[in-house]
Amino acid sequence: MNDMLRIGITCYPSLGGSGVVATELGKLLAEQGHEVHFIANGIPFRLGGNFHKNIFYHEVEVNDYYVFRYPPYDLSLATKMAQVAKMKNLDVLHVHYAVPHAVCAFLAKQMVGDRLKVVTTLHGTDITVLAQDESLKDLIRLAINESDAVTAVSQDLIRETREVLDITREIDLTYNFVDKRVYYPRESSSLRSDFATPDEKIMMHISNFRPVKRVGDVLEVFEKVQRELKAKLLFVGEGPDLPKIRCKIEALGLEDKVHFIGKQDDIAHVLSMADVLMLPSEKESFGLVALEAMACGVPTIGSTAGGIPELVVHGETGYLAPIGDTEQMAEYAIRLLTDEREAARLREACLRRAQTMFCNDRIRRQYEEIYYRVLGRE
Ligand code: GMT
Repeated sequence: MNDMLRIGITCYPSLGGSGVVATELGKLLAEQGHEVHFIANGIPFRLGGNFHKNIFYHEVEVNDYYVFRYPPYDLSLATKMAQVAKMKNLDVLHVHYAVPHAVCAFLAKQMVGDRLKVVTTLHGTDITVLAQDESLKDLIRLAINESDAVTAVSQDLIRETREVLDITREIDLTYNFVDKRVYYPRESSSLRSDFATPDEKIMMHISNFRPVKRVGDVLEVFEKVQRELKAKLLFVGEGPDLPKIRCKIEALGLEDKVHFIGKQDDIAHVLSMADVLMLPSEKESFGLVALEAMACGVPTIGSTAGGIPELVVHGETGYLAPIGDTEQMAEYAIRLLTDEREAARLREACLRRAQTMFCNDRIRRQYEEIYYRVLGRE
C-alpha cells in the first residue's frame, strides 16, 4: 500500500482555508515521495517561491479568443487537467471546491478515461452558499455523484451536503489539519510588546472580513471585555467589512485599543501573541484558523455554527455560544482572561487536541487511504 502515486491537485491558489489545506496536503504528499502536480490559475500562495521536491506547477491559461464575451476559464481548466493527466500519467485528480473544480475534473475524466480517479473535497461555501442556488444545484450534484470519492471537512458539512443536494452517496470525513512542525507556541514577547503592555490581554480575530465572519460581533465582545479588564484587540487579515468595522471602532471610541495588522504570512508567530481567538461566524464548515490557534495553545471563543463544535470542545479548548450572543461570549472571555488556572488548563487541552486529532500525519494518511481505495489498491 506504499506505492508512489501521481496526484493532480486543483484549488483556489489565493488566500483562503481551502487553498491552504490543498497546498499543505500537496506538500505533505510530496514529502512522502508522491509526485504532486498543482493545476491552477496561479501558484498556490503557501508554496511560496521555494523549490519543493516532487512538486510541479501547471498554469491554466485562459483562451480569450475574440468571439468569447467571457473567456471560458472552466473549459481551459478542464483541458489542462486532461493534458496533465495524460502527459504525467496521473493516478488521481484531487479537486478542492465543487465549483468549478469538480465539474472540470468530471470533464477531464471524460477526455482521459476511467483510469483517472477523481477525489473531490468539499470545504463549505461550495455547499452552504452555492448549492442553495437552484441554477447550480444540478451541476454540483452531478459533479459530486460522479466523483470517485468525496470528502468533507466536518460531519456538519456532510449533513448539510446530503440535506441541500439530496445526496446519498458515501462522503468521507477528512478534518482540516495543521503541520505540527509549523504550528506550535512561539516565543513572541518582542512582537507582543509592540501592541500590548505585559498587564494587558490580547484578543485576536483572523479572517477575510466577509459578512459571514460577523466581525462586528468580535468588536461588541471586545467592547464589553475592555470595560472589565485591560485588553487589546488585534485584527489580522483584510476584506470587504473592514471599512464598516473601522467606523464602528470610531463610534465606540476604541481607536487606541484596536490594532489592524493586515495579512500576515507567519500566522503561528502572530497567533502566539494572543490570549484568545474570536471566531463568532455565521457559517463555518470547520474553522481552520481556530485549529491553527489551538495548535499554538490559544483557546477560541466562538459561535456554535457549522463544524466549529467538532473542533472547539466547549469548556475544554474554548467556549461556544449561539450565533450573535455577544453577551455570553463576553462573559466567557472575561472568565478566561481573568482566571489564570482556567487559561492554563485550556491551553494544555488545546495543545493535546491539536497534536492528536488534527495532526498532519493522521489526516495525510486518511487522504492516502482514500486515493488507494479509489484505485483499488487497498
Ligand atoms: O472561510 C472562508 O471564508 C474561506 C473558505 C474557503 O473556501 O477557503 O474556508 C472554508 O474552507 C476552510 C478549509 O476547509 C474551512 O476551515 C472554513 O471553515 C470554510 N469556510 C466556511 O465554511 C465559511
